[in-house]
Amino acid sequence: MPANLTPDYLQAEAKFRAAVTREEKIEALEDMLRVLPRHKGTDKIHADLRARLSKLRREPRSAAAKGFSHRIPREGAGQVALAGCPNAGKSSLVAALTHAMPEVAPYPLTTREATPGMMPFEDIGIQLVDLPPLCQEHVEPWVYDLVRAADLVWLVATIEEALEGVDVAVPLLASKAIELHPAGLDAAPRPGCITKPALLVVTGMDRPSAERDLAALRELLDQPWPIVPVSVVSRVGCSELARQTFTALRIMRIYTKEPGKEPDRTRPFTLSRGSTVGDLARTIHNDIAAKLRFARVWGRSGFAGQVVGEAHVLVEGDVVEIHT
Ligand SMILES: Nc1nc2c(ncn2[C@@H]2O[C@H](COP(=O)(O)OP(=O)(O)OP(=O)(O)O)[C@@H](O)[C@H]2O)c(=O)[nH]1
Ligand SMILES: [Mg+2]
Repeated sequence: MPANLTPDYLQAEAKFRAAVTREEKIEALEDMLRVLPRHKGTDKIHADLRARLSKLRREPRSAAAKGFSHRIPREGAGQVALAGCPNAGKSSLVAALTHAMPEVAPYPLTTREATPGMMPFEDIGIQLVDLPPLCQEHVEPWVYDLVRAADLVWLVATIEEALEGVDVAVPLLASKAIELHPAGLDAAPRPGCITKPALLVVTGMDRPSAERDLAALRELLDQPWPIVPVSVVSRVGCSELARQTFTALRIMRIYTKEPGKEPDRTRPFTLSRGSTVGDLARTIHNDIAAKLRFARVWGRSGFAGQVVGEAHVLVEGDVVEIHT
């Protein structure tokens, strides 16, 4: 073994030899790349594996793989796609903030499938979708579809390589007509492009020089990305991340009540900000919307029990009693 290949590598190579379909071969080659020891002696093997991988990826999918969908049904108050370079900490965030258990590893290109998980924020859940990485060499094509389908993007990068991470991920998405814009600011979409609000989630804040690197990052970014610094090790920033995600989704929680009863504080409806009493009624049920006569509102949009019509604009935290 001139290049000191490890048993893990030899096992992955055996898997490759046994692979029949294009997908199995791709998976085995990715395994080989992942476990290949990196030093001068393995440079040639590395280049060879990459070349074989990119050739296979250009081939048409095998019949068995066709029709397989990576779509993640939306659940909870909003869907967030985690986009970023290999090893940025995407899977670690999903593992730390939800009950999902995506694989986390110190080497790049660990994630090959999308994994959803529900992140709690106070009394609601926000769906996170862990994704394979974005990198110059290759991006699973369906990753773009899942980013396109999401309500918000977390642009995930390590504090050490945040600038590079942004400089790789943003243009890659733009090349597929997905334009990220800083969450909280209005977007000016280019014709033919879809725009997605994004937060820049910077991981690894437990590392020694993190605070200094963060200050430098703020100076150097050429777009006003809202930065949320976090660490899954110390958990610093994690609750702030959930709060900023809620704000960036531009949603509000509305509680309903029945006449003469206390409001149901356990399960709010989540609506886009600016929604009206009519929108709430339609969210509950079309029949209720059709029969709506008036509503009473408690909260910031109306004084206690104020009678309002369907055009009344609600705000976060309002309690609404619908009368049909
Ligand atoms: N110290 C520290 N390490 C972290 C943090 N977040 C992630 N890591 C480590 O960074 C490495 C990569 O984490 P992953 O979550 O697998 O990264 P990923 O972005 O999912 O990587 P790919 O699946 O390859 O795209 C792992 O060794 C993690 O333990 C953090 O906040 N602090
Ligand atoms: Mg991952």
